[in-house]
Amino acid sequence: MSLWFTETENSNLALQYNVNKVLAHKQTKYQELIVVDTDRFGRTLILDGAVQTTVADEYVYHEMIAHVPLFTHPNPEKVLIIGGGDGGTVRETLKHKSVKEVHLVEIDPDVVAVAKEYLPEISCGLSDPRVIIQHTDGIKYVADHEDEYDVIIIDSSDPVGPAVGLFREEFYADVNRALKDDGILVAQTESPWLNVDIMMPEIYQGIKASFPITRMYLCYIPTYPCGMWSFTLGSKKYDPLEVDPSQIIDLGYRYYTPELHHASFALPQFIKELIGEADKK
Ligand code: AG3
Repeated sequence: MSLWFTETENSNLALQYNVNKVLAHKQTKYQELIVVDTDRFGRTLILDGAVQTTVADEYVYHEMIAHVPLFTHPNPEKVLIIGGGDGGTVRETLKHKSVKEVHLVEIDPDVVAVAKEYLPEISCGLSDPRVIIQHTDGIKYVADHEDEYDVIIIDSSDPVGPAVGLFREEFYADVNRALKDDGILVAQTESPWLNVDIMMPEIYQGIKASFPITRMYLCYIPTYPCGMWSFTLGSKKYDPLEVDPSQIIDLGYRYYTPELHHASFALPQFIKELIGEADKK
């Protein structure tokens, strides 16, 4: 018998994975949570029908969402991660010696519990003494903090269901206030190929409204729809393009490199047009 998981993007497109075994399947307070073991990508976390991370390719996303901002900031000590209950972003963040505290605000405790049980290679940093986990609403949490963090990473799911408020301009303004004077925000900002018409320009411009330096960068993740994935970095002071590549020390990467730190900011023309940066070099 063969069992397939299908991630349906819209009425025209779906992505299918051959499943060996269903390891967990439950309706949490916030979403439908599934962990399956797939043939090609190993154990896979799925929330509300969307693949969040797989053991085989998680390093691409987690390295890029963490190291680009953490090397842009000269001395990141206090880091806030919103979402990211699987722990992959925490694991990469902890590789930076300067980091003294990581606050993980994941609304759904079941995501953390399931990641600890079934995805140990991703969740391994969650029990580090530098990490404080809170299960509360990231929007409220950010609104209640001021001038506190060096780097804030928004490691959310797609802008539907519980994550929708994490893509709004008002939220980015609150993130700006929660950051110190020289703080940096990074958010995962979806595929430049899917649902782009309103969403991507809105998200990018929403970040730009609060941060003097706003730059989008890309990576390639086989298990996210269409492969090409974007992040947007908003910074009060430091420009990621001014990072000296020789300062990027080897913390053990499989995707990120000093060259890629800069190269990932080179955007194709259609994306520049999409986000309203077409006349920028
Ligand atoms: N967060 C981004 C997942 C987006 C995937 N979208 C989709 N499959 N349609 C990943 C969280 C990993 N820590």
